[in-house]
Amino acid sequence: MKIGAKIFKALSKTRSSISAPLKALKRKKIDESLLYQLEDSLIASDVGVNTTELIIEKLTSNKTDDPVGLIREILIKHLPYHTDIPVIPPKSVVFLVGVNGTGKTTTVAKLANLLSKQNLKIFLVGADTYRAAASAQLEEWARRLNMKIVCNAQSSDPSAVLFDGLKSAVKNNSDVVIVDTAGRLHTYKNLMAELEKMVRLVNQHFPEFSIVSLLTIDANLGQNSLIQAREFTRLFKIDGVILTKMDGTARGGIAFSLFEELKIPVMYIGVGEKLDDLIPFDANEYVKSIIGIDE
Ligand SMILES: Nc1nc2c(ncn2[C@@H]2O[C@H](COP(=O)(O)OP(=O)(O)O)[C@@H](O)[C@H]2O)c(=O)[nH]1
Ligand SMILES: [Mg+2]
Repeated sequence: MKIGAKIFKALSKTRSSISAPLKALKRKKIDESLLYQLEDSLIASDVGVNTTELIIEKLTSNKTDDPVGLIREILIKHLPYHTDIPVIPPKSVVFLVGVNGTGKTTTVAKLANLLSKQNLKIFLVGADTYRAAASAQLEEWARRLNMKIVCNAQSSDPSAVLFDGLKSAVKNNSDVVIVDTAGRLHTYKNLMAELEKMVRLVNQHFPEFSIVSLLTIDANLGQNSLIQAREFTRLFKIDGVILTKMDGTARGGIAFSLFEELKIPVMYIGVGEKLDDLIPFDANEYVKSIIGIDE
């Protein structure tokens, strides 16, 4: 399946929840009840309050014969990457961070698969030392991907595992090291301190690598996902978000809220549990999939 078709399919529920008012906009005069209906459905899809209000305001104050076109324009403007699709360059250490269950480990594997198709040599590090099953899960992915991995189920020190992993990755001439991390500690503060320690380790001992920190956010969690993102960005530098479980959610508009509120761009979206189910975020395809292409 083509990338555009995958996003379109994943966002079918989101699209269908806002398609009724959009269809009505094309057919009849814009009145107050129609604007209410549109506002409700945009908010329910997590498009975000500010973006939604702007759309309603523009539709109220502008005489336009193409209201859906106007909505598309506003939506596109409220997203990053109108033209540049994100890339992860060689000599990167990519940290996957996020709350347990949001899809970190699965996304490490999907990202490894995607980047290896761009001819990058990938090395995996399992630094989630807090859950016994975490290393086993990542080792299984590494086996299926036929990729090198360092993890240590016996160690309770993620930085020690990372150090070993980076030494092996350098020896192995790897381009990109992808690191799975823990999603929970006693407090967020402890978790962030530990992530910081790993970042320092890379900067001090492996300065030839640049750091990319990606936060996994479950697209189904609505406002809770914003709370999680806020907590992480408050204490740790996040370069981008990977929105997971976009397949089947009716709240697919969450990329707008994230960018609107926290200015962190969505870089990839997860559309399923298989290795091929991760796609680079493309603002045009995303908006097209939310408002439909049959104008
Ligand atoms: N449908 C769907 N499921 C996903 C996606 N990403 C992850 N999952 C599932 O979410 C669950 C938790 O994922 P996991 O990678 O273990 O999360 P972690 O605790 O953050 O490491 C697993 O059952 C995954 O298969 C996605 O994009 N779509
Ligand atoms: Mg995990």
